[in-house]
Amino acid sequence: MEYNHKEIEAKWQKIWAEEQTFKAEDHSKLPKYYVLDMFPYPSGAGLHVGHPLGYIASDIYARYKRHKGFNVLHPMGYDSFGLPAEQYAIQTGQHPRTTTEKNIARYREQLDKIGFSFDWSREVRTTNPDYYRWTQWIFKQFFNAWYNTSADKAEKIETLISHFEASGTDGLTAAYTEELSFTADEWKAFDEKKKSDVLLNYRLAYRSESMVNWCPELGTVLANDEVKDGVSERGGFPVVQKKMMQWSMRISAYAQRLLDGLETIDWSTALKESQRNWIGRSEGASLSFNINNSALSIEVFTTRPDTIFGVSFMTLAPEHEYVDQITTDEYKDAVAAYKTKAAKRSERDRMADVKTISGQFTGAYAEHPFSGDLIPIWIGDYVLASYGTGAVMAVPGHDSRDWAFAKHFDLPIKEVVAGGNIAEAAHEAKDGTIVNSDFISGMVVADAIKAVSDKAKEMGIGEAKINYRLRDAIFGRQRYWGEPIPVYYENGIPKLMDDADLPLNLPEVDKYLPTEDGEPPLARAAPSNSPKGGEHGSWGGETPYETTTMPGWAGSSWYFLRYMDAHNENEFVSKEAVEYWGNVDLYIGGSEHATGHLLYARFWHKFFADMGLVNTQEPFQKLINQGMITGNSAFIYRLEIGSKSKEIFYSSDLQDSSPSKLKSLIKEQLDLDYNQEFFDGYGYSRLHIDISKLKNETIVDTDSLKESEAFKNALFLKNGVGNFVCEREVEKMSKSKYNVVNPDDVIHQYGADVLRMYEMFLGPLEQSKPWNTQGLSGVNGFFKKLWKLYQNGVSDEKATEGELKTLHTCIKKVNEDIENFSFNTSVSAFMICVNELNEAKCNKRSILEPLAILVSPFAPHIAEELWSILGHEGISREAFPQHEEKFLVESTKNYPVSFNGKMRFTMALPLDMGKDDIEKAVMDHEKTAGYIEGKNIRKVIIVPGKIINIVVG
Ligand code: ANZ
Repeated sequence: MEYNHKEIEAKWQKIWAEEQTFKAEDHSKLPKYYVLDMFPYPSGAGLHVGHPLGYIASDIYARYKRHKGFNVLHPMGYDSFGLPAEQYAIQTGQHPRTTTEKNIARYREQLDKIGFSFDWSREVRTTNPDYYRWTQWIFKQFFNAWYNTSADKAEKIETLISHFEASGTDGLTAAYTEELSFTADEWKAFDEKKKSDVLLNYRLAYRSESMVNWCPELGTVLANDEVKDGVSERGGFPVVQKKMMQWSMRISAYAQRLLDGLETIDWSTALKESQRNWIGRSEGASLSFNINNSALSIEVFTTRPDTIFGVSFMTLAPEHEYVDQITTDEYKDAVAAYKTKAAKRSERDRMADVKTISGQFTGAYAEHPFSGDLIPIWIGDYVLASYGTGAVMAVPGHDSRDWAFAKHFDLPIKEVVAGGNIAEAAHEAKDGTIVNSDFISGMVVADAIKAVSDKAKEMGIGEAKINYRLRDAIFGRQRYWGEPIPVYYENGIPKLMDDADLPLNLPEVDKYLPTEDGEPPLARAAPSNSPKGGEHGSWGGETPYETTTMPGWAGSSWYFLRYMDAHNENEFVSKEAVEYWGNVDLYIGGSEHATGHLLYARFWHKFFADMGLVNTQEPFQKLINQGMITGNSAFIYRLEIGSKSKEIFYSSDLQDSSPSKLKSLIKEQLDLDYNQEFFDGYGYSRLHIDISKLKNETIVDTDSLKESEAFKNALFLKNGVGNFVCEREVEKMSKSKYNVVNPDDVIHQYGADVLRMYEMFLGPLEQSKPWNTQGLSGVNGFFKKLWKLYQNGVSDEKATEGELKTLHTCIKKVNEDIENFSFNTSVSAFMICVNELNEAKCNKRSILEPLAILVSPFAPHIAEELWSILGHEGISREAFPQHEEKFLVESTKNYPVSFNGKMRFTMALPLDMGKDDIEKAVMDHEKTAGYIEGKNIRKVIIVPGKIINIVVG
């Protein structure tokens, strides 16, 4: 019988769905194992072959763990709030929910065809009110909490209020936006609004006025990780800095714990490193400098307090709050002009561009805290407002940015650490001796750092300090398609909605755009839309709801907890479920989430732990980033010859032709005359074409290309042999690059098992690798051979030593490989095994049964079918085969027997047979007589386990 993948795969998928084969048990005596995939955003384009790579790997592992006797939780869902559906809604008027649901249906269909062992009964969608109700509830917990830095954990806001009532800010150890100071009596005297403002200064979800990344084109603020090189990650629109009132989450309070936690989890070094860099811990000191003739002082953060005597100027960020106050009249205009100029550049630009040096003197001076020298105060855009204190003590001798600034503006450069040549460049190394530095001269750097920090502390002008680059996360988005924030305002004071009134449903709006006054889209909701009758807020009116929505990362920061208890209507997740499932044992997903999702989810999880809601500190114990499957794009060239040109494309191998050659080819092939014009404006552009329009690797099917709208008027200039050739190039697989391979097509032709095996065969899981359709037929051939093994009746005869060795070699390899996530090498092991068994014409049950189980995590459909051919039912929980060492070592050796160095025949002898016995056995062999007849035996060379050679003459 032929292997009919269509029938067999559909059959098993149906059975799995009907029998809920992969449903995880909530109460089980079995050990638990939680395998999670990063849930997808269901985009309109559907899945391409790159998307399932990680899902296949995690599915293999999940299935393997079931075979190993674990109660496996392997769920799937959709991260379905997001910009694309909203932008589509703006263009078409179609409700984002409609688009989203359509896309989800398509995703589900595609996922089902690949035969994943998901427990769909636990599906979550972040856009479901049943789900976002709990995201809103979580927001409330953050709002009702503050961070106690001496306990090093979050606490309920009530304990903060008690502290204020008892002692004001005295003895308070808290994470805050701004340092505040008041007494208990003052606190008690504050009115409601003032109290609310004060508490917002400490809450973990808070509203404040701060600088944001504002993207005018998208009409929303963006988080730092959503901005790449000064433009929005989605859409590539410019992003500018703007001061706005908005909701944030105090992730900065967790900076150190987020760093420490990395030591306890099994993630790649690269991934941990990118989180470390993002958190950006720096050790140093804060020092304050009095401003001459002013009551103000400027605080700086420096990593090098040891260089304090090398300070020759100070630089403030142009946005620093003191700039206007300290600037002298003489410099007012110049400073104002410089500030305007600097505001046009994003922080990213300012950080990335170290070559452009600009700045402006303010006319003001600071006083050196130790020497009393006057130090000119400048502003410069290399100093970032949001880092440290937004001010630096500039030490041009030992900091390269300060050095470049000093050179540019001709400011003094002093040497205070020996060992460099400061005339040439800043000497930044920390290994010299301190010089020209009063009480620290002669010290090594480390000692000087401590001495200066201690002295500053003694003088009350500073102290040792640790600074983190990690900023609080902006939480409010001026968008429609997100979770409403469960807050309403009473006299401008933000208040939380009652739990009983959640979810606060997304209201209907007439358009998905900001209002004419620039308010977010939710401000369009009619008051009648108020879900709870307006008692606790309404859309518009006296007590209006918050109109910004939550960011994309809110729903994805806790979804893995919901899977543990997906239908709980009373809690976001029950204690019981959390106790049984703990955290995610294995998480697989893309590396693009290194500093976004993975940091936010860790932050939320630590907060949940502080609140006693979960019993682990880290959400994802082991994490693997799957590499990207790249596509093989096709490009063709278009001639650009001025406005009168036709749409002429030329075969890529004509790229080096001279204009006159092209001109004559155009005349010859297209019967068009281009004269002077052609030479005047000659150029070309390179365009993607759809890879489905190719006849083979490089030859384009121009007729089929012409059928598409973009090429309907195209004229094609062919090469010498009448072909039109394109160029191929490996790029990210993406719809916009027309290089997408759809898994549906592969499944249609070869089946899901072939797709799964092939994706694993492409190369190491974590590496990026190009898709190559040609390789599919090889894997397909493997399946044919595997199938064939089971088609000749099954025999209960004892397996031979050779067959056992083949099988157990494979078992050993596959077990090791799965444990090491080296799935590509397992595929090779299967191929070798199946080839050897086919050669041996093996049809022994004792071989074929374990083989079917071994294959089943990779190719579950065929495995189930083979299992039923063997007369069994349901393979997914069969014990996974374990190799036995004894079958790996052969007990006999097939010796080649040579005469005068020429191999004449072979004979099988026990491996442990000694030299003398071997010699005797060879001499007794019937064939030996023929070779030694009438000759003298001069020498018998025997190396046990290797050689038998008889020298005759
Ligand atoms: C004096 C000094 C002397 C510095 C020296 C360095 C070398 P990291 O490691 O990134 O934390 N700095 C402080 N705040 C800044 C801001 N808002 N924008 C730009 N630069 C800022 O670096 C901290 C160092 O970067 C600080 O130490 C400060 O320069 C500068 F030989 O102070 B240093």
